[in-house]
Amino acid sequence: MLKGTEILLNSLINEGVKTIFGYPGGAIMPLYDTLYSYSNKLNHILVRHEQGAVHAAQGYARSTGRVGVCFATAGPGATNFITGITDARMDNTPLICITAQVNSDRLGTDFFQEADIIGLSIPITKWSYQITNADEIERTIIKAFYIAREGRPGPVLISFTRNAQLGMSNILVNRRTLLNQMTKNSLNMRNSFRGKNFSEKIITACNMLNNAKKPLIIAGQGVLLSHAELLLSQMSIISNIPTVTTLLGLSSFDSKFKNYYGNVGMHGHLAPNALTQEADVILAVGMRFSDRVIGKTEDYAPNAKIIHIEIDKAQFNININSQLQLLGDASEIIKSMLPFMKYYKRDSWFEYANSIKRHEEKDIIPKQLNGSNMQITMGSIIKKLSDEFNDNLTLVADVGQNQMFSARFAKLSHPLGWITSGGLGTMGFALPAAIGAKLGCPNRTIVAIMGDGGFQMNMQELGTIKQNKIDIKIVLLNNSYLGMVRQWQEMFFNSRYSFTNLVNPNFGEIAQAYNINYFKIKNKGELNEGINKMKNSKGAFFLEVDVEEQENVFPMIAPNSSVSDILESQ
Ligand SMILES: Cc1ncc(C[n+]2csc(CCOP(=O)(O)OP(=O)(O)O)c2C)c(N)n1
Ligand SMILES: [Mg+2]
Repeated sequence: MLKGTEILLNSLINEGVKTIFGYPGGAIMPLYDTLYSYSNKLNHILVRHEQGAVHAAQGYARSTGRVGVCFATAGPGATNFITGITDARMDNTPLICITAQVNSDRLGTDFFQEADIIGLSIPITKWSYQITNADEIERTIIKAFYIAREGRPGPVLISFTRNAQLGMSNILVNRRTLLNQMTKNSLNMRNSFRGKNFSEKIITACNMLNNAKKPLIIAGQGVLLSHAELLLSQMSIISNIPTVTTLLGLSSFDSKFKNYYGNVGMHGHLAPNALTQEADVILAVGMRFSDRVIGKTEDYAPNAKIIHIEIDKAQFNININSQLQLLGDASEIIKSMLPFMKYYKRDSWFEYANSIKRHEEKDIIPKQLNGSNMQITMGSIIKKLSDEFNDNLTLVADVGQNQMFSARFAKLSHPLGWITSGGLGTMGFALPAAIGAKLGCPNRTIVAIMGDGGFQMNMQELGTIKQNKIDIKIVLLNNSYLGMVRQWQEMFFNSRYSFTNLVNPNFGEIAQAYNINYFKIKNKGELNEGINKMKNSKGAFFLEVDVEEQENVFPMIAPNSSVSDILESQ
């Protein structure tokens, strides 16, 4: 006979869990009490806010390819998980979020710290389940991990009632049988969607690309999730097709390759967006045609037949209709396509792409690097970081202008180079996500880029950094504004800066309070000194950079405008 809390922790260990991010409280005390005896098997990181626990678990999951795990108590602990879980759902991050719950015989009585977390989490998880009996624990955890990882990954919430934590059970579950059964069901579903002629579809897709004069590959996060980076680069090189990435697909393709042209989307590069509008065939791999990518739906890729490789059949034909849908894992499908792909020169198509790239490099990039005065631009910092830290850099970007400039100026060639909150755009993501990424990849240089607004959304996690001696580099791009919102006010609301100016605290004193080394770059002359200090620092470092207050991110596809109408400047 084992206690429920022991069964739960043993089940986590059986799934390969090593690190848990969490925060205790009343209803979860039995689990934390058992955790006390598991300190040699499980590394628990005490965060400072439950939202931080979820984002840290996300950073961990995204930097390791494993399932992130986080704990919170009932009621407010559980509801503080909501934003992070939603973020993980949007950005396909496998998580097991375990929240405590009151005794099952008290459910529905408005018991102290009772919140209906199942009801709250159903729309934002792949699966939500309440364990009310110790007999259910092992089976539920096996299933939870399977669901979190399977197909399009995502978060699972387990509500763990107090009586199930304290209950006893000797039920043994045959993990292999359970997993085989679930895998069989998923494969049956996939195969029935694919139909009998799937191998013919693969050949049709290859013929479409081989016969195309102006083909384009758009790589999304699915490439990273299925570890298809190498296969994708083979596809691009063997068939000689220009390749671009989405915001979350960034780092799935080595930016040094000549076939790479940058990012599509609202603040993407010029060439990828122009190529989209000119292409005759698009191979979209593990991406979901988000509104930030497609702009005005009717005008998107007007000349292109679209081949969509996607693991989640629900993503087909939502925003954009594709001509051919290939359901499955990106690696598996690309691998089956490669033998049929042929090399074509396509000189004029590449020359078109290169001419636009040259135009951006000559007429837009230098301005964004040099700025208009002694103040530093966001682009110049990101470029410097990417030059200095090279392949070993993982940029964890927050949300706003800092994020868009990061995506524009980071030159990445390692698949672990980039983590950001894309679908939900959650300010405050970067600091805790960087903590998780560092624990997942201790040998990489983890740089958390954020704005003055976003930092203040989860700055309490400096406490987690201090307590656990986490060696991340924090780069705060301080423009004293909620910059991205200010930009939209300037462009679309007659410069009426309604509540976007920030009167900020002394960030240096905050860093000092947490014993974190700090340096402030006030102008261009101090850039090298600041970056060197950070590079040579042992342990966490906080680099504040006074950037131009009112710089805007361009190019920009204005909301609901055609991708063809991309604005190059104001
Ligand atoms: C939690 C949350 N609240 C509000 C927003 C809306 N929003 C998007 S960008 C932005 C401004 C971000 O300001 P800052 O963090 O200083 O970054 P900057 O754009 O100045 O680089 C805001 C408020 C959001 N994305 N997330
Ligand atoms: Mg700002």
